[in-house]
Amino acid sequence: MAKEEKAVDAAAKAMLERIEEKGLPTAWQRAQAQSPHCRFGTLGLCCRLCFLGPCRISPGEKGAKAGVCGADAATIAARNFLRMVAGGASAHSDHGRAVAEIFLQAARGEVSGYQVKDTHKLKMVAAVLGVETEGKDIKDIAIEVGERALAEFGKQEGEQLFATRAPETRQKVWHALGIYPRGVDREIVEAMHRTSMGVDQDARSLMRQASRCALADGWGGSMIATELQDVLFGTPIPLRGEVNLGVLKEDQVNILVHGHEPILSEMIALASQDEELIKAAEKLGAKGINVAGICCTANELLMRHGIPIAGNMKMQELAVATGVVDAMIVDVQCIMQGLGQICDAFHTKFITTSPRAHITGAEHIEFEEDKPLETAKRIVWAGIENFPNRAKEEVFIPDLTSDLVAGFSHETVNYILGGRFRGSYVPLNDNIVNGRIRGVAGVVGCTNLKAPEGASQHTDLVKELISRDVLVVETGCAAIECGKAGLLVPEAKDLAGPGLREVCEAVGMPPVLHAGSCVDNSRILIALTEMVHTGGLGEDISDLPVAGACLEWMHEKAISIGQYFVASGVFTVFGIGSPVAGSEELMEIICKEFEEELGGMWAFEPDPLKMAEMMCAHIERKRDALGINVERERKLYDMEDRRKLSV
Ligand code: BF8
Ligand code: SF4
Repeated sequence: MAKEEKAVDAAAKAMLERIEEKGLPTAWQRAQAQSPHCRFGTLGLCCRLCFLGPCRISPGEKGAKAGVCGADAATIAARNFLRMVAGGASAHSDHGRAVAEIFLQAARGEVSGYQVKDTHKLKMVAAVLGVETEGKDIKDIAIEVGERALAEFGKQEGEQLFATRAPETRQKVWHALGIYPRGVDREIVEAMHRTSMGVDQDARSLMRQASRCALADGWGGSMIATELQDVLFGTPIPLRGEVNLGVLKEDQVNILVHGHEPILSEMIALASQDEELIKAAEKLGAKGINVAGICCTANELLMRHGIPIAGNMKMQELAVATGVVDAMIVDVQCIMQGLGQICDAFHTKFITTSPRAHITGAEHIEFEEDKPLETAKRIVWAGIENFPNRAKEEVFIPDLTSDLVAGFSHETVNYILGGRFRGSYVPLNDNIVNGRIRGVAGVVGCTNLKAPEGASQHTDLVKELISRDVLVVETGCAAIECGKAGLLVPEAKDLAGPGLREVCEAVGMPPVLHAGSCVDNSRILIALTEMVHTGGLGEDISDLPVAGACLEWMHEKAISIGQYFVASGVFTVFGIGSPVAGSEELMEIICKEFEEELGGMWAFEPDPLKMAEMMCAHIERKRDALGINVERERKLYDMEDRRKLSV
């Protein structure tokens, strides 16, 4: 077995055994203790929105068919779904707001450490936000961009400005359905209001708000986060990195960052290069300071700096059990409370940093946004001074890592396909039209403890897709999982079908492109829009031969992402199970009716190969509708083709 393939779970397995030998609790054990999970909750049929209840609807023939207020299965499931969307949208958007705040402070010169890194992108964002750039200096443009971006969250009137980037046909669909996203906060508040007892009690109406709220995430909060982060920290370009627990170093201070907001992790990365801190680490016997990441913060650091990834959401406890993590620094989202117990059992300092996220038992060093670098240095120092407390006999680092290439922002894809001076999606569209590439699949989202253990679900899905000439774009924990399996390197072209392989060889790109963290799914929206604008593949995102997948979803954020892709016209398949499976009516609405209204719809399928089959079938249906599925003689690349593709 190739080293990379083994690395998918060999490292995780070794660590899990080690923790269990010690009798320490893990998420795996707690998942078992929760099994079987509550059936009403699993099916979306439990309502605790008021204290007349809690109420539950029985899915079978017998039992209650309505709550005390009369709410039926479809209403209860739709309200639960909408609340998940609101939760997910609020997570992404609060992240986006934090970025906009720091951006504005940095532009005004009120904080040190951050500065505008990508002026080209700043001007592009300025144009979208209606900020005049002609004859103005960068500082003034940045201030106005920061003010307008921040206003997108709380505005009471008007629509999301970034949504104007969507294809016009799509915007017409949103206007016709009354789901064009307005102020981000407004959509989330309205979702909460509509779902409170006695308000919106029609599944279709509730789902329209689910679309509007989710769109305010994808084309609002998340997109603001991604775009401003790019301007502030740099738009990612392809670079090599490493992933898996073997990136931790026995002879160095190991600082793990876990969570989501690069405003913290960027500063930690910078602080770890501080000469004084490195000297302090050396004085204590360490050979240096090693920063590595978990979850989406890891993706952000990898995309911009090539900083290694220790693991995804499922691996947070396992990383600490190596015994070499001197500080586990967390901000917001996807952080397990149980992590504290594992940190306690080893020497690891568990440090929370966000005013929004305190965890009982953890040390709190608040990230002071007006003194970012100073605070980051304090946090890194906490890790350094903990280095001598390691118990040598407790150290065990699985010697497993995989190489990967990340940094495929929409701009990068533009450059590598079209060339630096004539950035363009034309070669991508051409290769889809000529059938070398059948279509594009977005494979995103979480890892879930409910997924069969030991099976490489994500890799099965992605390998199947690329073998069928479908180009894959990944984000989030899914990308980390495929990175561990060695799928994010150009050499993975050998696993691709002949058409995709030819294109990858000509361009020098992997068949699976790492596009970043979960807020960076907004990059995929822009890439899809670019494909529409480039021409030849229809008038709307819903015409494109593309499909989305989230194999092991767990977070509310994934539901918001799924809904904004569906409402943008994308066929989207989720694994694990539907959160509204208990209502046949609602399942019919989101898995069938939606396609007529929105051009995109949901599907649920836990088996990765069947999921790939559904996605490919959808892609071929779209190709048929576009009339591009005519049999063509296959030919190898000639010089003319290569010239068209070369940078
Ligand atoms: O925002 S993929 S488990 S880390 S929710 Fe969480 Fe899911 Fe991972 Fe990133 Ni996204
Ligand atoms: Fe029960 Fe209706 Fe109250 Fe929900 S809102 S808990 S279904 S009475």
